[in-house]
Amino acid sequence: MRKGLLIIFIILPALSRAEDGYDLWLRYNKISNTAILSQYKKQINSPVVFGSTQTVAIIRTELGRAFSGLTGTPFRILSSIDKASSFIAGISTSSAILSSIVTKDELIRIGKEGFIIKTRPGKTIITANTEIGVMYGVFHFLRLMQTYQPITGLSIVSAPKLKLRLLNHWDNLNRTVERGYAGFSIWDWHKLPDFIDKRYVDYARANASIGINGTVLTNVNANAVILTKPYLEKVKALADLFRPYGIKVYLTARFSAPIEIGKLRTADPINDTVQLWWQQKVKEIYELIPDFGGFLVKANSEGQPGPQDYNRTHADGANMLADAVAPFNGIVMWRAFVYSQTSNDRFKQAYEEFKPLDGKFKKNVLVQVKNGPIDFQPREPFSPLFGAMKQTPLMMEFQLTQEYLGQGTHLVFEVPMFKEVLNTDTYSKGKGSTVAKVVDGSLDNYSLNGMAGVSNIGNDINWCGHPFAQANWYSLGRLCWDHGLSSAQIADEWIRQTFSNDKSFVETVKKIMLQSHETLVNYMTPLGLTHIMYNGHHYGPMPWGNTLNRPDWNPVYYHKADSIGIGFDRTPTGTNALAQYSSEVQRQYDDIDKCPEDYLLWFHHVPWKHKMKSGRTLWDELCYKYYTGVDSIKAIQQQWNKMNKYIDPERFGHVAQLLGIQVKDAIWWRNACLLYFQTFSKMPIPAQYEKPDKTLEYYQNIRILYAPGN
Ligand code: BDP
Repeated sequence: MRKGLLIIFIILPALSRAEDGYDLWLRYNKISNTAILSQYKKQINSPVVFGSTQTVAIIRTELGRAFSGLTGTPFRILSSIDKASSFIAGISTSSAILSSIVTKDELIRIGKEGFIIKTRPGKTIITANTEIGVMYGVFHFLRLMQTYQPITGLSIVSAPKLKLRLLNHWDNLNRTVERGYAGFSIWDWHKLPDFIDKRYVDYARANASIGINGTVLTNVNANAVILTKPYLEKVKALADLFRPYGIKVYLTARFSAPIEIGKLRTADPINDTVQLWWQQKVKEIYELIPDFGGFLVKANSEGQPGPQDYNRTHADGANMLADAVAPFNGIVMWRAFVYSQTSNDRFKQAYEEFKPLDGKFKKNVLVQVKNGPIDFQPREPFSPLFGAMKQTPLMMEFQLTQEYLGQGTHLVFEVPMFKEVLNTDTYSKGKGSTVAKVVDGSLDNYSLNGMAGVSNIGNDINWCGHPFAQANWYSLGRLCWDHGLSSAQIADEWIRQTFSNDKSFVETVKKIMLQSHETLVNYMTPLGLTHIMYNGHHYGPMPWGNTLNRPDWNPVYYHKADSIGIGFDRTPTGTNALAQYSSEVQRQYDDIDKCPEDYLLWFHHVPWKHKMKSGRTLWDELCYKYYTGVDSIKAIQQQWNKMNKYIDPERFGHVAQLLGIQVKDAIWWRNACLLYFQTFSKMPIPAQYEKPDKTLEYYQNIRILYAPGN
């Protein structure tokens, strides 16, 4: 008994401190490597940050906190140089030391938000044209320190690739979050503007640390009430708080707001009174929030009102709002996620509605396009709109919240999926016209450009529910800053900051993260299957789903399994959706024997006995993929279970339990899908695999009634 107690006392101090994930990637734990620590200390002596604005105060506080935490000794950040100062930061005009170390050309290159870090032995200089730039530079420097990178010999000149780097919250005013799996909304509207939750500050810090410069506070399925005076005052409180962190606020505009809160009879965008109403509303907003970013609009989609209700086009609607915000430098982000028009293929609808409008939008409008043509599926080909609308800036919309990716319980690092899309060649201006170049404006020369991520943030103590979901939020910022960063690099730096710099831990967990997306695709929707999730809440498999009113809400619409085969024929013998891509892209997909197998069932109805590249039949390949998916997630679980010695028991245990759910879910997905598709293929599951231990009826009777986020 006594001996046992003694052991506990000896072991406890050796364990990491209890962590709940609240600190995200800004933990600033003491650097455990003494050689690195002593080298770092030389570069950050008597640190000074010039300036006296709120942003500078924020930088000083952050640096004080970080340097004290990382070194284990208290640091005070000075406002003027002393003899010992080896760390000097501020805008380039604030001191001769700063201006002497940069060239004119470098200052032009970094623009308003970029930064320069240069080091000499025993000197660190961080400078920029603006204090926001200095702040980004400081966060970059702290990232280097947190990840144990060298901080001598630096000569970094860095500017963001994208201008708009936004989070889109799908948060409702009653604090529920559409497709949110991390609790309720962090916006406590009821208590705003008088009560400022500490979380708002930490939210701003976190976003600033990864370069996010805008946040759309409200759901795209919009509520006009947000545009009423009392709510605008609440929005103002957030905007005031976020401003010194370089973050602008945006709101979703409900198209019928003039009727709902303005008491007008119509919301027709061509109507003078409607236009006047919006102009006045916008003026009211800018009086409260002079740097208000603008509007995000979902119109004529899934029951949302829009200009088509008045026989006007998306351009008419967008331009009316654009005119209203233009005098204040505001923008409109008009979403292309529409599928209300009758088409023989939902894949084609966004293109059919938007392509004819190319060139018809005002200068301050961006069309915001989801990465794929359908809806945030585990794997989608790129939306054909990218590359097709050369006269309109297109903004990328990714979904961080994992609506179709295991929601709050599955570990999925999304960057490989994002990069797959960004790196795809649209061929719109010949070879090398990648989606990334469309989005960053370099292909068609747009200075207005951006990328948005549908937020996965809620009021859970760790912000995102799953400890690994934080990585997806982190990645949005990093990719917006530089979409050239590799998945491995982003994972690496996130792991080091969030968990540990221990080499074995970093390498194992990085491997887990990099495999996680493909693993999920394999056990959920391999070979280009899509949208076979449960109705409504989308948690779990329901490939048999066929009861909803609209065909394109039902899984059977998407897989089209029958006695001959499975998959959606989008070649000229089918809906010919392929024609929406450039001829080079069409050629990659149109031949059933050459189409990359990851996308095969997106474009072809493939016979069950079709011979795959592996030599297997399609049916056997499908079995192989589903079984591989389950095996991989089991392997990931085993690898994780060995990680307990490297990190705190809280987060270790949290992830371990969720992986338990994920393994069960993967088996559920595999068995349910294979048993169901087998009713068409009539072929056996190959003998080497363990057979499903439940019947198809068992899986068809599973009811998940209260899945979150719905
Ligand atoms: C779908 C979601 C739905 C969203 C919609 C959208 O299921 O909740 O409102 O996207 O993006 O994926 O507007």
